Amino acid sequence: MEAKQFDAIVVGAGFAGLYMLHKLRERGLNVRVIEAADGVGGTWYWSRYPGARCDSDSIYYNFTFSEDLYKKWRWKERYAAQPEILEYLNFVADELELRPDIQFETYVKKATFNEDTKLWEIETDTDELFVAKYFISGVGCLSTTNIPPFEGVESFKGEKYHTGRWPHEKVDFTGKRVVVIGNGSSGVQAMPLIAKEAKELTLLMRTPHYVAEARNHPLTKEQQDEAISKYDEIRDSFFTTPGGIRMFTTGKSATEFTPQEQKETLEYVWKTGGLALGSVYPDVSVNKDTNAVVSQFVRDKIDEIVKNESTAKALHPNYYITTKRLIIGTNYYEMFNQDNVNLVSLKDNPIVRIVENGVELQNGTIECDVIVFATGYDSMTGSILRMDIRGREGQPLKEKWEDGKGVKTYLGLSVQNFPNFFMITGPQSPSVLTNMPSSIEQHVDWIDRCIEYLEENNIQTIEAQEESEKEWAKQCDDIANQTLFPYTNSWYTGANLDGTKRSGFVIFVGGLDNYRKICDQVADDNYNGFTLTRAEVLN
Ligand code: NA7
Repeated sequence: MEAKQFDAIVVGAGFAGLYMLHKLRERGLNVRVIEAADGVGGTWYWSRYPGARCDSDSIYYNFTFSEDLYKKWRWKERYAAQPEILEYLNFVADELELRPDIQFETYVKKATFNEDTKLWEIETDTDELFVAKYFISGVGCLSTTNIPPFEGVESFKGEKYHTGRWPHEKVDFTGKRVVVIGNGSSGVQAMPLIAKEAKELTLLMRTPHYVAEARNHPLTKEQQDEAISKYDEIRDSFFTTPGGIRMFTTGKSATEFTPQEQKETLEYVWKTGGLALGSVYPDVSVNKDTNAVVSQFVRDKIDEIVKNESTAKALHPNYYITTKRLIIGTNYYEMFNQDNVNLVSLKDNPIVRIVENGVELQNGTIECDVIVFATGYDSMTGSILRMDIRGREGQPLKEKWEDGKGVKTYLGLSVQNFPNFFMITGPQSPSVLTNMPSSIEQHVDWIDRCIEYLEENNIQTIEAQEESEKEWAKQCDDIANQTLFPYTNSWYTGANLDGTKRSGFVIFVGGLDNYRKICDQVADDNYNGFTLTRAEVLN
């Protein structure tokens, strides 16, 4: 097999891969992006379920590295739906003429660091071999779907869908009995639309979640013009805010306000919609008293909206709000007032197995024609580990990160013994707690600057030091331990998948603004904490 030589191989053609390609190509590198799908888009290529929509305000959910590119695009709605985001990413690919350097319908099976040549050898399912100095993952945090290992899944005779791998053609639910498993963002967005068509919809719910109102609406021409005129402000928010997005805030703890003032503010936030319940009081994720105020406000709203008292009670979340991703939805709680919608709490009535005509629960079988798995993703590490990545001496990354030992990275960007391997929005970076394009731009810019340094100084390899990995993991844990996050099991702690042990915090929760400063300082200090080699070890 003849090897194809490149300077860099980037995996994935979503936001991350597209920008990485653009940057490195501008630097004069010969780059190839490898993408499993037959088009660009990443997550937004696959997640075509009804109601799929971004939960960042659309005017922030785009690249800002080019003012010209930013100003050429107008979003149609406050929260962009999947087809529009996919259209945007296709627009970017066309504007920047990226497609010639992307190889579609190709899946990276294995990547091995060759100790003799100091190059990565990348094998694909098309039986091709790519060789490159740099191997960069842009596979995203939420792309490998999780279907829990329910007994009997294969025996089901009806239709089955996972929200993250939805068919391209519309699924017709008219007259059908539908069971939905999972009520994270995907389930919450999809269900009200499915319930409009279906004869019957039953949600099998493991944990009730906090759902804020989206209040999505079309953007008027004036609002679009305003977004374009605010380019500098939006770009600035990528650099100076904890989430890479400007959010409504009082700037104070809820404890500094009277109950009446709290109520008025929270009512305002509920009416204006979006994720502001998570930003209105900056201490909501650290102060139990503030958290209790905001959590109780949502439980009261549920009681106000949902007519059946026991259903309302079953929908009450009982963990600290924001310690799992806050969900925004449209008509989610209202949907439970429809006669064709049922709620089953799996705590009282667990799933036994899936059978040919439905789902068998402890208290009986729910017959259905369709099962929708809205059961999320093997998040943060799943898509990276699905590629068989091997570093020095053939060590698999999976072995290094295996359950119980915990993820080990430096800055969420680099791994010891995996030289010249970089992760865009990898575990132990702020990633999913932020507006993703903000985090992606920050990581790509950092990696690009690092590669510039390596090339200019004739450096062969760079990789994390063991000590810096230990310190970084400790720093991620220490920051998380000052918050309410560790009180809740979630995919932030790698604890969502059945059988996965919880092993250290996989997200840097200290804010993108602070994280950026740390990363920049490391670069200013000539990559302190990394091992760099020419022929000899440099630091
Ligand atoms: P999430 O947020 O991971 O939600 C998955 C849902 O599936 C959640 O309600 C889970 O319950 C449920 N789930 C997972 N496994 C099971 C089993 N075994 N039995 C019953 N229910 C289960 O994924 P989404 O796709 O909704 O959203 C992902 C992100 O995409 C989101 O945060 C946005 O950033 C966009 P649990 O809560 O774990 O008890």
